[in-house]
Amino acid sequence: MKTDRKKTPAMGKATRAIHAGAAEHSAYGEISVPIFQSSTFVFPNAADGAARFAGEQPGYIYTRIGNPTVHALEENLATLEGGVAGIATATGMAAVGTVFIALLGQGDHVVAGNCIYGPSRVMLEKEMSRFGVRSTFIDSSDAANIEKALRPETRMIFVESPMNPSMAITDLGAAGEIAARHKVLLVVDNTFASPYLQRPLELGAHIVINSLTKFINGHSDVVGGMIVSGSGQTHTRLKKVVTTFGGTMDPHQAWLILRGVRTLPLRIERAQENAMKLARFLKSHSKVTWVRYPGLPDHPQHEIAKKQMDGFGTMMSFGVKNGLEGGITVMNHVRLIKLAVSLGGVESLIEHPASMTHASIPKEERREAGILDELVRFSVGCEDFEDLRDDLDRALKEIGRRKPPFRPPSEEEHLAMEGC
Ligand code: LCS
Repeated sequence: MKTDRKKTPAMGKATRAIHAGAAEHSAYGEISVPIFQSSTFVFPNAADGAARFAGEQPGYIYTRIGNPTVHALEENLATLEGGVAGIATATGMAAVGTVFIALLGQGDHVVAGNCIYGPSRVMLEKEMSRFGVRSTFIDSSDAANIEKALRPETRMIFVESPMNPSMAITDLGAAGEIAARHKVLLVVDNTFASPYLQRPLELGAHIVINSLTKFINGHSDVVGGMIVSGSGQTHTRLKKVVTTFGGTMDPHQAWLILRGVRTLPLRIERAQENAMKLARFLKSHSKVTWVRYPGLPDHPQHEIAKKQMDGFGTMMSFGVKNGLEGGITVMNHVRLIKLAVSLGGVESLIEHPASMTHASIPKEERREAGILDELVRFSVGCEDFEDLRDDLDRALKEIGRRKPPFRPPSEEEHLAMEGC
């Protein structure tokens, strides 16, 4: 598999987050990329139109195929990830779906992490299987498991790191080496780290996916996704499929995310400083049974995190006393920290997978995937550390005081979410 990714530019990653993609677009010298809110683009004449369609001449045709505002965001993310080009999609899941649909076919096999984002697993297990694609789910935090699961027909390795919500880490360099040796594609969902903290293409991945809904946009007000390829050939294939499939991004959405990405460095630096302090605070709390944060030396893959990440990030999970009841109590008593799914915004969010996103999965299956009853997932934001600490402390102290009201949703009620 050839990788002809651009060498990461000499500029620092904060400079790239602020400037990449923001080329001058008009004679007015605007500093902010304009929103090109146009569904189609006028050709000066028939020959020019034909040349654009033939790919012989640059120029926009139709917004599903390409749009200047969307392109600015694609350039920005491609530069941040160190890839050749980006493809912006309507959501993170549209990015995941496009990669699967474009690159997998009848008889192909995928080796995927067993703790990947729920809908990505559903996409492989329930949808791609309808087209004859088989998948094996393994604990990718041990790279040897990846190699063991490979078959002659394996076409793709699909992993996340850190994983959601176990916070387990995949050794991306080792996965890249296995992919190269067996000539299979390595696709990494980089959503939990963002390119500010981790660049999988530098470690041997062929494709990187980000849900822009999270850290890249950072303000919990827009959804979006991005696929960055390490080779022009892969990018061309993905581009062809995404424009046919239609899951592309809208220019207004792109503009909002371009505004968000400019503060990615500041937001991550601030939030991960909070995260480290909060992880230490939680570790010393009498109602907390364990804390899983890549920055703590007792994280099982702490050394790998140190090797492949520029910082330990803003996500963590922790266990609370009294299992399911304890988790529900914390959810019901935080005030400043909001009870919501999603992550990576300036505001801190908390959720309890066993009673919420993963409630319909049988307890044993949850346990096997590391989703314990007492596990609380925490996306640390940019608020003052002291306020976050006090909010958590108050909620944790409620554990055991009274039984919280709770009725788990049935599988039917839960089906629409499928592990969001
Ligand atoms: N990949 C990962 C690792 C994610 O965490 C998510 C969303 C996606 C892909 C999909 O992105 P979207 O289509 O939502 O832009 N994660 C969510 C979560 O953990 N809670 O709510 C959404």
